Amino acid sequence: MPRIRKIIPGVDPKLLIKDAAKLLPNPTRRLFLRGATSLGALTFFTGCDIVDGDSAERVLRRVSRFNDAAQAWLFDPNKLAPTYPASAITKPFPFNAYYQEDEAPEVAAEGFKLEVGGMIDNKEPWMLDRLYALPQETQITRHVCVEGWSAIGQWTGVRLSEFLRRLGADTRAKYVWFQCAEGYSNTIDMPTALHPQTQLTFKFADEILPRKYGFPMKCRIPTKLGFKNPKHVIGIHVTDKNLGGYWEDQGYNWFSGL
Ligand SMILES: Nc1nc2c(c(=O)[nH]1)N[C@H]1C(S)=C(S)[C@@H](COP(=O)(O)O)O[C@H]1N2
Ligand SMILES: [Mo]
Repeated sequence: MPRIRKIIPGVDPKLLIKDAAKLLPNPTRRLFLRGATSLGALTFFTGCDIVDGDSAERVLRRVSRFNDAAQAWLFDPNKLAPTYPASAITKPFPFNAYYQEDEAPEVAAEGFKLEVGGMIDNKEPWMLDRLYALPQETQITRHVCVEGWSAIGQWTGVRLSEFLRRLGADTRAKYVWFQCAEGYSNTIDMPTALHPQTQLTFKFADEILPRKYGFPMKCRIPTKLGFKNPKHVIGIHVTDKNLGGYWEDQGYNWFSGL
């Protein structure tokens, strides 16, 4: 007997397909919408049939996971994000977080220690002056937020790859996880962590990172959307487990590359 494909009650398949397409990177999305606007295509992409039991949310999550794999595969570890002249810097640079600016966490510099853990050899925490003594670089790059704005800023810090080297990190591990002071968190893939422009950032516009922009440090990743750039970093773990993140856990696409 042929299997009857039953749509989840209350779900408009056309809308579901449109939502799913949103999660795909652009060329894939265009192809998907042009040639394959069918539930069959969705089934093909996600490997799951939209039959009873498969919730729309689960289907979308699978598309997102498919998308992570496709994007990770497309990610070129040597391709650089564009850089800009100082005259292009956006002033004032926008603040954004899941709370208001005056609620940004206040991390005390005195006695601060960055916790490091997971698949690394050297697990002693790092005091700020030791971090500030690391070799540093400055980048002027564009920060792109999913909420519909972008801005160019100047960030200074140590390459994350260099910091990981000093930790004796096992770079065969799959992920790097960031823990933030106010409960935000973020996981990135190792190729992104080792990208030459991925920076453990201590300064914004030549000043020690102001509170609103992520004191004591942030991770600046110009190849990723804004929400994958954690501010107020207090812990870094090298891990084989994708520990997710604040927005990723709420359904944002995990890879979120640019
Ligand atoms: N700790 C922490 N990091 C965070 C966020 C946050 O709420 N908490 N918001 C993210 C989002 S969505 C954006 S767009 C950028 C904003 O950084 P900015 O304030 O430097 O513009 O920080 C990202 N990193
Ligand atoms: Mo954002």
